[in-house]
Amino acid sequence: MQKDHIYADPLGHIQDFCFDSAVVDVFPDMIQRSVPGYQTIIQTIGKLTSRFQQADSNYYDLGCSLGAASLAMRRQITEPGCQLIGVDNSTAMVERCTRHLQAFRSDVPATVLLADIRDIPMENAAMVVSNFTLQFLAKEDRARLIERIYKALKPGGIFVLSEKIIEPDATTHELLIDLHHDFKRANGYSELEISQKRTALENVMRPDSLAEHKARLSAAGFEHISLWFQCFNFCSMVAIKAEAKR
Ligand code: GEK
Repeated sequence: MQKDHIYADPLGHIQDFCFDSAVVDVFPDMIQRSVPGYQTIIQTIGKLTSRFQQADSNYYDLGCSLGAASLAMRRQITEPGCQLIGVDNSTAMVERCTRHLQAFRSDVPATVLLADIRDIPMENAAMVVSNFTLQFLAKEDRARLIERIYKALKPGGIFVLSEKIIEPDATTHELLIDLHHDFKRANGYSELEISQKRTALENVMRPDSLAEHKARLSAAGFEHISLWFQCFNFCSMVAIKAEAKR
């Protein structure tokens, strides 16, 4: 695994963060050392797949990056007639993800689409995952995407939404940010790396609060919503579409 040194040297001008080939090269190391609980979340996405899988269904990984969640899902699918669809709008990510998925044998067909998750049609889904992707969309586009996810899910289908979040309370908000920075320091990032990355992300990643997420999921129609993981200002939620009434 190549180590992330992207923000190690002082940069005169810090450009907005983007998922280019330099980021792709170090992405597994970057996400492990930056996102508390990332491995737990990926493993749990696998566990949820085995519980919520349905035959003859689609499984979507929105903002799939190198396909960690796609692989976790695909490994657990045993029902017939299923297919996995990963989507990312970074060319470098899609190229690498396609190769990555091909490297593992599986009976479940997988396609990686180079597209914006706001534009792709979704249907007949047993499961949709957005693992730290929604936060990169313009705020005004988020509700429509969640509504489309709800419509695409079959009864009993599950949406897994992982996000960085903000706390409405300023004191605890700062505390969680500090604890996250401690986590990054403990994982070998310097003060310079932490602060330059923070600046690079300022204009491109706009987190919501947990209350905003829950309200949006509920407004879209999700009948069962729960936070299942939180570490500092990172969390993961499940939203389940009710079973069809008899
Ligand atoms: C994982 N889920 O390892 N359309 C498609 N892709 C997008 C869009 C968009 N509008 N906006 C951002 N992306 C992965 C990690 S990373 C999270 C997800 C992070 C893509 C972007 O190119 C990147 O690959 C991904 O969403 C976000 O489980 O790095 O913080």
